[in-house]
Amino acid sequence: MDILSIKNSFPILDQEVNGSPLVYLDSAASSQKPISVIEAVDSYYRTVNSNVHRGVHTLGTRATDLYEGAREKVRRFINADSTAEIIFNRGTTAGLNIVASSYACQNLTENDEIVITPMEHHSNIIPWQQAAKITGATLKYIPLQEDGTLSLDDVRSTITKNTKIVAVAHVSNVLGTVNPIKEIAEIAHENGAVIVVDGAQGAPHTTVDVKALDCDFYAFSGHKMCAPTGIGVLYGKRKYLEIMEPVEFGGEMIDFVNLYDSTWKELPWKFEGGTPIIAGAVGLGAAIDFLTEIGMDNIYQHEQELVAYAMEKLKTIDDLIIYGPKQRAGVITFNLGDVHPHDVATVLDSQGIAVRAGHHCAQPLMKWLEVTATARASFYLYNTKEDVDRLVEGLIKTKEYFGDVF
Ligand code: 7TS
Repeated sequence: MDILSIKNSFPILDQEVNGSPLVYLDSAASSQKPISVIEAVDSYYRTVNSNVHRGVHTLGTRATDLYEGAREKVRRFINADSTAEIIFNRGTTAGLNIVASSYACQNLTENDEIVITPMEHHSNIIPWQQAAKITGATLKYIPLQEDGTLSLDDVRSTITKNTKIVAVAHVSNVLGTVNPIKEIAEIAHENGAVIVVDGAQGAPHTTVDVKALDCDFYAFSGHKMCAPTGIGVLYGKRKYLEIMEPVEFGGEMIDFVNLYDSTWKELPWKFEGGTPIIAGAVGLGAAIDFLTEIGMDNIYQHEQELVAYAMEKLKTIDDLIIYGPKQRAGVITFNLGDVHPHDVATVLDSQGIAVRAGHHCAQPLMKWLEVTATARASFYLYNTKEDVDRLVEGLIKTKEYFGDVF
């Protein structure tokens, strides 16, 4: 992987921030965009822009072809059987909400259980809390092991014959834990439950094969994988999507409208009410081309090398507390002694280094870690070992800056 030529594909990275060359270590929040994605969106608006699935004029047909072409690229990217199983939406949050509002609220009763974990992002907690309140179902948590991983024994003992939904992150946005989705899916299925995977931190960083994982639903966001904001994907097995009611009603998703009743379009369009995110889908298609050309396995390998290098270097800083397991994705969450993580992030930012600080939309996990907040560095394909060196130097300077605390 020619990391420098990859980095050069991201124009935003070539700038100084607060007088130093930018080091962007916040890709778990949102990734940067390569020139090919920026140009695909630009070209769409300059030469094609029209609404889709209506009328016969040429631009409309071209826009429809681009939009549906992007769906086929997504299908191939995650190895789904059919484009009927690829629903475009705003992102992971929207996808998880569709499953909770439709599948869960339609099928669950007070005897049923929804099983999740304490490492989930709020987007994979609150929709299930709401579904549990509406249906009377019980929300249960698989406990975390001391290092922030899940044990399959705990998965087995938490999921029961009453469990109807198991919802779990592919990769934790805080700890970097990579969950054993295939094995959890097997246990869920043995008990007659469906598995819903929050793939927000999975799809951008690793090969996803929804058939090999045997997941029933998999949600992810374009903006974390080099595509524009505002576009995301919900994959669902056709047999479940077929029986689910839409959650948004209006234009684009109907077959026929009578005065008092209506029928829906076939999959996947019955879940895509209103004018869709056409330029976003075009950008996502270009992002998938870009990532596929580099190779998802190469991207994963590159991030593994960076994280191993970073962990070694960070170990040398006294008072740096790192959370999460040894084996992890490209996410390092930490605190520097008792310095507030917002202060750490501010001093790093003054050196041109962008990290996130806060609860990372994972307040139950913060409680489990017994902290109110942390700082987090997250890597992507454009990060280099020099970026890690800058982070380490930046943290050493931050420590000096707050010297009297130590
Ligand atoms: N699930 C996980 C695991 C995430 O990391 C995020 C976003 C979401 C769901 C929600 O994605 P959205 O695109 O619908 O907003 N995570 C982060 C983060 O870690 N920092 O900012 C956003």
